[in-house]
Amino acid sequence: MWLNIKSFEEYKDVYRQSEEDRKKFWEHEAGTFYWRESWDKVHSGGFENGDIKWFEGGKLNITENALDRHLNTIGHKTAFIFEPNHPDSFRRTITYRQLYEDVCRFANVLESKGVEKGDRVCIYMAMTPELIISALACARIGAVHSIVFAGFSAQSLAERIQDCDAKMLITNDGLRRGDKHVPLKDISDEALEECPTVKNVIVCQRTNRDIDWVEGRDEWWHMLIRNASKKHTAVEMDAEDPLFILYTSGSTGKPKGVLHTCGGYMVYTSYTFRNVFQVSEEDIYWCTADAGWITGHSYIIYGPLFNGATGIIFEGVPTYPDAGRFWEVVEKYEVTHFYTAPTAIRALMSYDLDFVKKYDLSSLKVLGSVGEPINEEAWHWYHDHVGGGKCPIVDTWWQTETGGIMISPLAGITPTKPGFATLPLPGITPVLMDENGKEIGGNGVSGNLCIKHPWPGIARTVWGDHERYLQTYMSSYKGYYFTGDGCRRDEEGYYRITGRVDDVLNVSGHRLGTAEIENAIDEHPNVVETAIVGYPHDIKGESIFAFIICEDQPKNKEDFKKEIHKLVTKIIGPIAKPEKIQIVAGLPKTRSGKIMRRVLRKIAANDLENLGDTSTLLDPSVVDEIKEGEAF
Ligand code: 7RM
Repeated sequence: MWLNIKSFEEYKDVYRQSEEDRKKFWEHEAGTFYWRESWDKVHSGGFENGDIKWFEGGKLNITENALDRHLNTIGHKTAFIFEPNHPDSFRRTITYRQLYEDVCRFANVLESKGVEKGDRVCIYMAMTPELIISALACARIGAVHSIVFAGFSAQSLAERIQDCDAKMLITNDGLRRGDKHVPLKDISDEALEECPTVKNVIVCQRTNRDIDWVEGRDEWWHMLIRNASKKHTAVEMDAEDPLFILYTSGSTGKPKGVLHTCGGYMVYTSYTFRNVFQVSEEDIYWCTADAGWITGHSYIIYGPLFNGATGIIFEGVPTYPDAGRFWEVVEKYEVTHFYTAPTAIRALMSYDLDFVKKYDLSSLKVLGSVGEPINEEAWHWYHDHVGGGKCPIVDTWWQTETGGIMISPLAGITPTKPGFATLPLPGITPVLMDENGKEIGGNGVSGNLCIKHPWPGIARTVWGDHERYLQTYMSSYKGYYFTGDGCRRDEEGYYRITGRVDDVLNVSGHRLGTAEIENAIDEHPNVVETAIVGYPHDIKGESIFAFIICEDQPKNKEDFKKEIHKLVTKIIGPIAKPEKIQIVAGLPKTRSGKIMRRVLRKIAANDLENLGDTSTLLDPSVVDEIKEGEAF
């Protein structure tokens, strides 16, 4: 009954059908779910007005599709295998029935604390089953979850809580990531000093370290669930009711709260998971992302659960206790599907090949890549040494805003090509645009990547700022969704994503805005102005370069760098620290006051020969000064 494409011929056929009748295509897909009431209208609205709706009037609860629906068929099947940070720590498996009961218990807890449909709940936790239970329990009672990656600082956490007026925070006492300890509760306490809307904090024990306790506000997870019922009637939602907010960086200002809604997101993540990965009943699927990013939302939590897959929840990092950790886990659980980021591959490539060879990886059938362009060297290493030359690589291109995978091979079906995300999924129409805002036809061309028609998984708004949503995605090319990515379509019609064309950086697969890093650095008392650009980095893909104008020359550059790192870590998180700093007297600005970043990008990449046209600069001489300067 479900659409599960099985051959390349079928893919081409289905793609054509989806183009001919989009509504029929998505309606068929939506029909495979359990809806309490069917929708009135398959789709309405468009990019012009940013009023996109899918399956409006349809009534459902997304957790009934992720959990309840499976109880009679695969209730005893493992939903998740939990692999802790340290290989010798307590690991466990959770069946679909157990997960269902845990989610019901916690849904009852949330309701007993006064959380209601439409309320926002912030989740700031370690990668443990409880994080996933928290998110699903929110979805079950109709609360909007906002998961914040547990690597963000107190200030970032506070900003996100304030932006969505969250009523509750769910966190851990602390977490261990590799050999590092992160005091999540202390960080939460600091953040909450600025967050009066948060009335309750639920703390799930993970590290057993001493923490402060606010009576009347803080409660232990294990105490609360003790007497909670394992039965809970899911709250009925409209297809277009909010499901979650996830903050993501843009080219300007603070991170945006991208909002996804219940019906469309469900249909889209389920459809893409099934067709891209081709996971079958007995398979063990492992996505190494953190649930704090969209990849974790769509392809650890939701997509796999809708399809009754068995997934791994991994708390650790690729290099702890050593660089063989991923492969040890693959061997231990006989993982069949492995989905990770190019930055992890590149990091592991730099270690001795024995770390890979030591383990039996013959269970692997499909490899996946996500988050950034995968360079050919990494692609081949992944293909040959991890996949033993026999596993297709699905290079999946998509974004927080797209909800799910957009351009990708279907595993074992679409012929792959290193560095190419290959072809769009049925239902998705990518187009390349030229400088004049016109579609570029034909093959062997490059341009800015847009999507021509709405799809069910597209974000519906930016929380509290619909204007910004329209401005960011719908205004560059009228009537299209603009992705912010540059792209090439080769002679065969295959798509290769070349990277961001806006002021968004991709550092180790983490998305960061230049503006937010600049604003953080500008907080330093000795800093007048900062310009951030990315430059190529062997492992991280891209690294951060800061050009800084100082009030007074710092006496000690290394100390200054440390201060900047500390500040950025405090305001955003360690992932946003600039790797290189150069102190400059001025920045290359146009007459309208815009920093000419393309010049700075070239200088940062040490590509000084061809800086392009600098005649429109207010003061072209600053460029020479910067070229002569030195970074540290
Ligand atoms: C899923 C995710 C989105 C940005 C996107 C691209 C880049 C993601 C690929 C890729 C080349 C890929 N969401 N990107 N996947 N570039 N090939 N397969 O990463 O919102 O955090 O980032 O990531 O630039 O616009 S995200």
